[in-house]
Amino acid sequence: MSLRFSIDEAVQKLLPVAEKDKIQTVWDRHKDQQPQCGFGKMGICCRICWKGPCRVDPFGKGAQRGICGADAHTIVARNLIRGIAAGAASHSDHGRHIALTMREVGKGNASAYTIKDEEKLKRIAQRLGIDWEGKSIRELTKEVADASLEDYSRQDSKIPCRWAELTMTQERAAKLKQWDVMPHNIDAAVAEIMSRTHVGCDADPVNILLGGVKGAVADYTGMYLSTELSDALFGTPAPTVTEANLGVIKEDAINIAVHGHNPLLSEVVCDAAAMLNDLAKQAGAPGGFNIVGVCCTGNEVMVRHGVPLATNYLSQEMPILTGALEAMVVDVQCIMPSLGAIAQCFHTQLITTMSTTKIPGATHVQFDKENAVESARKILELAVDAYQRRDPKRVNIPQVKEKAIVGFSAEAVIGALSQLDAHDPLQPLLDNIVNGNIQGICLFAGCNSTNTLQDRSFVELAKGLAAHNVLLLATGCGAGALAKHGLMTQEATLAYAGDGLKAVLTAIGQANGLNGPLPLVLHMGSCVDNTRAVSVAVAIAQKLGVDLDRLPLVASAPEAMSEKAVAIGTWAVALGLPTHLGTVPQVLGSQVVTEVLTEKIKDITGGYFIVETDPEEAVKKLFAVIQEKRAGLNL
Ligand code: NFS
Ligand code: SF4
Repeated sequence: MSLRFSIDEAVQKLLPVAEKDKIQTVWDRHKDQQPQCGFGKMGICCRICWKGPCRVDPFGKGAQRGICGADAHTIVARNLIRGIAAGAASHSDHGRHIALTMREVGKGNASAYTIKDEEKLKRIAQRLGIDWEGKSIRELTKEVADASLEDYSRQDSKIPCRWAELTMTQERAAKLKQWDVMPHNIDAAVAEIMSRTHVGCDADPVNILLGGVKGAVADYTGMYLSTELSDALFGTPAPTVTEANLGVIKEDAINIAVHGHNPLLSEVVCDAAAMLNDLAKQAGAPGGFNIVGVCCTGNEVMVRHGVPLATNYLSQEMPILTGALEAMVVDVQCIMPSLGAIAQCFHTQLITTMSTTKIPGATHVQFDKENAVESARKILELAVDAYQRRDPKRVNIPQVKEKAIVGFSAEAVIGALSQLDAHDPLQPLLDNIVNGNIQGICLFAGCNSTNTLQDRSFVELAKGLAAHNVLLLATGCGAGALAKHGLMTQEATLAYAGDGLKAVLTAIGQANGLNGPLPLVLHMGSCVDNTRAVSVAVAIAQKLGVDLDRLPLVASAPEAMSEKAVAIGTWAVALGLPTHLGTVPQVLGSQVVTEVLTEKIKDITGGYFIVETDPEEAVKKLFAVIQEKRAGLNL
């Protein structure tokens, strides 16, 4: 039965355990929700004011307008961009936390943190136009943080967010300004979406969508600074070998999962666990503390420190079902409220850490940057305590895991290429794109959804595109899926890459002393790290002297579901990328909105959405787009 839900063997092994113990999982609740509301699915239900809810009859027979007169196009567009606002708010709040922490580091506070990558800090300063000569690292840290925080506070709407303007091609920045979708202030862009979609404001669907694009570019801004400042604070990822899937949970260790998105606490938990490992041994766990990751917090510590990944979004309940998880520490975003109840069926401590994300059934250990080390220690103590209550009879760890080579930041990619050409590292990549060994590049991103078979589309798309010699990058839960299924290995390159791609990955791997190729899919990090892929793309575009929409570059979110994914997808389109969605967005109730997103926006940005739920068809469509782009460059 579980085959219908997920292709992940570890999930398939644990679902019968859930069934036996009568524990509801995400898939049971998905079933309980059937049939889901057709109005909601099409985006034509409006609850913006209390005269509603209003619904528009998609068949044209019943009401065609809400009580205020809003038609399907207005309603669909408003609903969509409110999602973008939520996504942008989430990513940029994450970025704000990082920037504020960095400012404290610059002031000499927040002693749990330091600048681990000073070179990166200097590169950031240079990009932001801050002179670093003669300044101490602390001074520079504060200046970089302050400059980044200005993107949240600037009131002059003529000056664009620096982290947006300075990270894309000049042509792209000019285009976004020309369409008035370049934000001057991240928070203002989010607020503007909420205010223009209030009852009785913007009713023009195209104008509303442009407001959404601006919110999405604000999302990009917050993500970009979040990634870059995190690198300065915690180190820039470099290739490292680790493992993925539930088999990384160890029977003889005190297992702690870090889940959510923000690395501020998980970084300190990792450090504390290494330092206090004896605590675990004294408690009778010979394996010590074993930290494993879930979702994007998992990706953050995976790409920076090689912490193994337990699982991705849709199967986040499974680590608890192994009966061997002492604590699940969560921060923000993509944390299922169901974890509270499931943890209570076991000895697992669910630990919330952020005042804005509390969950019934969890123990709250408030985290703030000033007491990070104390919070981490408290969490370890709670885990040790829970370990005493572990019931060995209920331990059920699926022995399923795959090796994964991860940590391909833009710097790591350029670093690997520089072994082929130290003076001009991008040239070998360009040469191989020109000669067709590499046909194009695809970035896999986004979530898992119950609307699809978990992980299947990621795996099939990756194998399909690799066979067509497309270079593959991945982030977020997409990266989690590909890691769990063994596609971040050298073996996968040998098994699935087309001849051209295999030759290039092998040449780079050999030049880097890997004794074989690079992995088939390059793991760039968490969802905020999608901007790492942008930075590589921008470098290629600048070198070729073209804008991003002319590159043979596509993005794919085969299981998109979160509002953050809506925001990311929209900025990918704003940057000019053809962007595939494997789940159907909730917009089909408006032909106008559907046409803008899948066709008309092409005339403005060069990017557009491709909706295709069948992975085989999606491979064909994405490869066709890559061919079209190549032809446009006379390749
Ligand atoms: Ni991205 Fe990462 Fe995962 Fe989706 Fe959620 S964890 S930020 S939103 S589900 S990929
Ligand atoms: Fe209905 Fe208009 Fe109110 Fe929406 S804003 S609920 S369409 S009356």
